[in-house]
Amino acid sequence: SDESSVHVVMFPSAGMGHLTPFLRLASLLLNNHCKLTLITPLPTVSHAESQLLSHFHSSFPQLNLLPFHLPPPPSPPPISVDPFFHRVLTLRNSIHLIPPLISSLSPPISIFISDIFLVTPLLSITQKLSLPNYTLFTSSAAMLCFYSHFPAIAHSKPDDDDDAPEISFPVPGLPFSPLPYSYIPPIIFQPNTIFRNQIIEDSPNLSKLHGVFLNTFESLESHSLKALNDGQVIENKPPVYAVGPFLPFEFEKKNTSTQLSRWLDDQPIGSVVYVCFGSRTSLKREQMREIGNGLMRSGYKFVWVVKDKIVDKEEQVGLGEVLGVELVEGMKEKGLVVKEWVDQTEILSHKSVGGFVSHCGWNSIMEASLNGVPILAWPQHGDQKINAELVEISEWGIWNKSWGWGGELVVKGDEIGDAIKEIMENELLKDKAMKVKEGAMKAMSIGGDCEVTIQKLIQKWKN
Ligand code: BUP
Repeated sequence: SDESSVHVVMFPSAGMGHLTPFLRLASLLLNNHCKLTLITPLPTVSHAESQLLSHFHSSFPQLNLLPFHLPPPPSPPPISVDPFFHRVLTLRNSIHLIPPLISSLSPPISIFISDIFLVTPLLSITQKLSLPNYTLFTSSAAMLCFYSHFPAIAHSKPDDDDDAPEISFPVPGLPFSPLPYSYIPPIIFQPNTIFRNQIIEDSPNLSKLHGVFLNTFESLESHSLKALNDGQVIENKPPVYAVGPFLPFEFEKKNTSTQLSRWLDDQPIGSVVYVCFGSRTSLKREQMREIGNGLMRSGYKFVWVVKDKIVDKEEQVGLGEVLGVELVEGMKEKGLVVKEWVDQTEILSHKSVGGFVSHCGWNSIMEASLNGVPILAWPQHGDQKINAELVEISEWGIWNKSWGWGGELVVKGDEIGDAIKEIMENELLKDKAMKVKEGAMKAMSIGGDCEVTIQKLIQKWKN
């Protein structure tokens, strides 16, 4: 059939927060009979990424994994630079290696879907080749509104004055405009920082794209989606396609009889709190110990994913050293503390889980939405305060703004324990979370927004 003639090339950047939504979108396209090539930067930064790639490839053997062997960096990255972000820089500087890599692909490439962090360098290639270029924006529609607007306000941050009232600025399309400066990581207002320069360079180029895919859904972000598609946010706007919340991979569901799932099976419905700060955040040990105390104080059973290093390849020491032997021993009766990768989508979908302490990485938020789990938002960096506010205004979670950014201060265990009790007991949060879930399920159902949008696009790419 001519269905197989649609050939999509996808190019993710670094980290599970990017690879996961890319592969979930890839599975949607593969299930709709697209031919798919995934440019795969190697070596991956984390173990988790290489494991996911190999699982994914065994479930979809028809996927064409196109290895992109990166030249070793001329000098080791400075210690202060996040290794995932350093990888993005390496990718941007290695873009000239892409044309020869894709030149012999067949059938001819129909469209390119690139990571939001690679927009400008990749456009220089796809424009020469006259290839439609889409991006997958790996965060919320609200964050896309901020990202689009940033160049306009990049030079206007008032000086910090601790005594002055909170200063904010309007952002077109944001459901909670005006946006306080404190929701934006201070680093992107510092002159000549890499990430800041990158947004200022990339953001205006969004208008040169053929479209932007978002892992979000209408009923949660209707305000931002409408503003984006009405052209109120981006000048000469590209179409924005909400195709989320992406469903978990099928293969994630198979492996159910782990120690963790057996333990969860033994707990009463809605009685367990799940704590995880994503794949690239390691908290200070002092803060982790306070979380341990907070969990004990809450009285609830828990599953807690502990990360001591930003990159999993560097995790070396045991839990006892990170948290202290006494705390580890004390927690044994009350919950599971793990230092390995867990299947988060399995945990969030388990009936015994009744609350989620989350850094508000967007994938985590979408996974919670599919399961109607109330959230205690504890944003650490990047887009996470904007995502946390979205959770709070739709009332399926709470966010204690005085906790600041990750690492700014140490939040005490008693405060953490009280906040956990609140998300586990507040009936309004539970009701609202179920409403969010309804909207999420509807978007992903047969004949829902996601399916309709993807099928329309595939028809368009065929012509
Ligand atoms: Br840790 C961990 N198991 O043990 P986010 C994470 N995840 O399945 P991030 C696991 O990684 P950025 C674990 O389900 C989600 O799909 C989790 O993505 C999964 O945050 C993903 O939530 C994490 O977007 O990325 O990794 O901090 O900072 O780029 O948003």
